[in-house]
Amino acid sequence: MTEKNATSIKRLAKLVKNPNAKVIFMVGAGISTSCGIPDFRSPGTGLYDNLAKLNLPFAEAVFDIDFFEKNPEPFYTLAKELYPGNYEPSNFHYLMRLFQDKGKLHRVYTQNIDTLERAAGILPDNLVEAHGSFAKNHCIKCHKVFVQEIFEQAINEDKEFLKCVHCNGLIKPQIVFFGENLPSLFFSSWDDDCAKLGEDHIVIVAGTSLAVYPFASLPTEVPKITNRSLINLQRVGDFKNNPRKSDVIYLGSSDHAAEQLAAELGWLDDLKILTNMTTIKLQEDENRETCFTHEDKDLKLDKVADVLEKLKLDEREPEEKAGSEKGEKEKELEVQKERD
Ligand code: CNA
Repeated sequence: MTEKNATSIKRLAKLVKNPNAKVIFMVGAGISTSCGIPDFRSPGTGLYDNLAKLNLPFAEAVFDIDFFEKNPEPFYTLAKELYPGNYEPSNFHYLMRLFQDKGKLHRVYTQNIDTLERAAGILPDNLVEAHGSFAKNHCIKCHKVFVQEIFEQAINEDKEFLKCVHCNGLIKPQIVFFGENLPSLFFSSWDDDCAKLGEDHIVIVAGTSLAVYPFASLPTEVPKITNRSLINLQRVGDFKNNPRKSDVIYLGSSDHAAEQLAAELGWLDDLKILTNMTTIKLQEDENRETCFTHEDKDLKLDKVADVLEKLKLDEREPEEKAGSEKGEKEKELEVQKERD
């Protein structure tokens, strides 16, 4: 780790350790590249560099509503690849989940459509999917809404492009295309959150080129008393054009930053438990490649087993739980009596 990054992690950890600290994450495709999902703009590996095989007039056409109307095939090809369930969350996704578990998460704003925040366990109330997701579909002509499964079926069974039963318009997942509005929740949630931002809040922007508006303007709107941090391969957006003295900048992989920040906060074991659970799940399916390549191969399986056991215990009926807790209390009292 460079000296600058090490200092940034220490500064960030100090801010998070403030007992009143609450974090808003603003994330993009860069936090999912380690899961095997290419971002848009990384030279050579980004989607836009690799869309040639789809025969597009211009790369962005794959998410262009007018183009989709004429030729839905490239989007279907891409959707099949990006469809939820094909990939597992990264270290960074699980770090955000840890912030939630530790009571330090205010909100996650994501531009991603891969739904890996949900897969990592971020609760719906804590999540704003600014560019929509595959969770619902709608007809682009009459706007009738359809359930997730119909699109899933269409791409799994290589069916013809889905058409609306009411008006014969094309059906597509509620992913925001260029030329479409963002979900109203994005605006209402940000209005509320932005008004509440104070000196105990930290806004962590990660894995995004901050090139797509209106999302890209969010960091600019963060009040000056609130701390901002950027975790990205390079400086972007407001952190490049209008940097603030207090900005905490980490230039490098978001997964490395996640591990280093977790270590500095004393959360590394918790992070490994979450990522190892995924590793175990992946190992069950021998044909799948795991996206986790932890240097620490010493899987803390005993620790994972402990956690699973605890989860099982917590699922017991309340009476059963109270009964065994009472038993334990009685045992403790007996031991105490014997000692006395
Ligand atoms: P982008 O424009 O491709 O930018 C990605 C940014 O992440 C770049 O600045 C990269 O340098 C940086 N980056 C790449 N890998 C890493 C890494 N390992 N660690 C840290 N930084 C990294 O993507 P944006 O999200 O900014 O653009 C918004 C678009 C991308 C949205 O409309 C998304 O829907 C769309 N998109 C989403 C996905 C996904 O859901 N996973 C994939 C590709 C594109």
